[in-house]
Amino acid sequence: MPQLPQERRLITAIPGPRSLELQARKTAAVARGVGTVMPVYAVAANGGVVVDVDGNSLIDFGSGIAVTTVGNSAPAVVTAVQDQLAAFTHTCFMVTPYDGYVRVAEALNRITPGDHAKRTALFNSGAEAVENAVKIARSFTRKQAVVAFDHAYHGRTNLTMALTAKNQPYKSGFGPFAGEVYRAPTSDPFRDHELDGAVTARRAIEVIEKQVGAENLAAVVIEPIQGEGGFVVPAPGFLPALAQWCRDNGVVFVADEVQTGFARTGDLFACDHEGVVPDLIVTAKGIAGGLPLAAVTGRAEIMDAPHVGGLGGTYGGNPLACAAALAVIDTIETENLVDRARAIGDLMTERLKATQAADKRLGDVRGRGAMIAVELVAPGTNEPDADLTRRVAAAAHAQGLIVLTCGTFGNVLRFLPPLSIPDQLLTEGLDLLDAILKES
Ligand code: PLZ
Repeated sequence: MPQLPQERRLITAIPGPRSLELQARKTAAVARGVGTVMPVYAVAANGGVVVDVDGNSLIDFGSGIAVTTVGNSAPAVVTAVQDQLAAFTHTCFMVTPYDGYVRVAEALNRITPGDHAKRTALFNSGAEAVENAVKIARSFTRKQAVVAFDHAYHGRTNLTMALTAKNQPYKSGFGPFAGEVYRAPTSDPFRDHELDGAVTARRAIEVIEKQVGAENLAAVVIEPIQGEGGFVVPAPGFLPALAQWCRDNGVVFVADEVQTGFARTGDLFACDHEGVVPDLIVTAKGIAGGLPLAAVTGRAEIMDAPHVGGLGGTYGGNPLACAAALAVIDTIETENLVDRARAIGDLMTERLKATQAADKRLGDVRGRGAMIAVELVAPGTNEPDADLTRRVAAAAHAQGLIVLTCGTFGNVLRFLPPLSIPDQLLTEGLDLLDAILKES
C-alpha cells in the first residue's frame, strides 16, 4: 500500500459515527473484559498515522503498545509475509520444520547481548515466552522459586499474572495464582530518591536472601525498564549488580525485553545500555512488526536443559511471523533504527523538559530512546495525579493523538511512537499535549 498522507486529519468527532456503530456491535459481541483504550476502529496505518473507519487520520504515539516499531505494514515486512503466505502458511515446526524459524533463531542469537553460545525457542506471545523462560530456568537449575519485582508486568496467563504486580485490572478475581513466586523491591529513582543502583540492588538482594534463599531460587525475572509499571528506568548499577548476584549464586537472570526490545530504547535491547548480559532474554512485540511472535534466547547450556519435546506449541514460530521477524531485523539494521530511536528520544525529551520547566505537575520526564514518559503529580510532591492523566489522555484522543497511560498509580503518560514517524508529526503531537496541559 502506498504511504498514507502523514498528517493529522479530523473530519468527524472522535470517535466518529462509524466507530460508535462498531463499538456498539463490539459491546454486544465481544466479552466485556476485553477493553479498548480508544474506541476508534482502524482501517489503515503506516508511517506515523492510523486512519479510522470515519476517515480521520490520527497521530500514533502508541505503536499498538510498542509493537509496530519499524512502522505499521512496513514495506519489507509486507513483501516478506506476502511471499511466505503464497508459499505455505503452516506446517508446525514440531512436525515438518522450515528454515524461517532457524533463521530467526540465528538472528536472535547474533543480535541479543553477549557473544556466548546461544539457543532460541519461539512462541506466540510475550506471556507465553516469559512462562517458557521460567520452565527452562527451572529445568536447568532444578530449583523452583522465581523472583519478580514491585510494579512488574509480565503478562496475563496464570504464571505471568503471579509475576505481574498490579491487581487491577490484571489479577483481580482471577486467582489462585501460581506458587513459588516472590516479589522484591525495585529501583525507582523518582519515587524512592535513591540514585545509587548498588544500594537499591542490595535492598532487593537482602529481601531475596532472607525470604527465598538462593538455594531455592531458579530465576530472577526483570524488565530492564519497566513498561506497564510506569517506564521506570532503574538507577545506574542496579541491573548489573543484580545480574552479578545471580551469576555468583547459580540463579538464572531473565531479562523481559518484551516492551523494550528491538531498537525501541535507542539500543537494540535495553540491557545494552549498561552492558548487562542476561542468561535468558525474552522478546516479543517489536520482533515481528505486528505478527504474533515471541522468543526466549539465552545461554546454550540453559536453553538446552529441557528434554527433547519439552518445549513447543502448535503455532510457535509460525512461518508468517518468522518471515516478518527477519524483515524487521533487516529493516532495523539497514535503516539504522537504533539511531532513529535515539533522535526521537532526544526530540521528545527536550520538548517535554521545556514543558516541565513551566509546569510543575510534570513531576518526572524519563525514558530511553523512543520509550518516553511523563509522570503527573501534585506540584512539588510525588503524589500521583491519575485524574489529570486521564483528562490529558482523553483530550489527546479527542484531538486525534493516540497516547497511552501506564504506571501502578495510573499517572504516567507514555509515548511509544513507531520509528517510522516523521519529525513533523512528533512535533505536532507534542504541541497538542502542551496546549492540552495548559487547558487541563
Ligand atoms: N512482558 C514487559 O510489556 C505486554 C500488555 C497489554 P503479551 N505489555 C502490554 C495488556 O494490557 O495486556 C508485556 C510486557 C512485558 C510481557 C508482556 C506480555 O506480552 O504479548 O501481551 O503476552
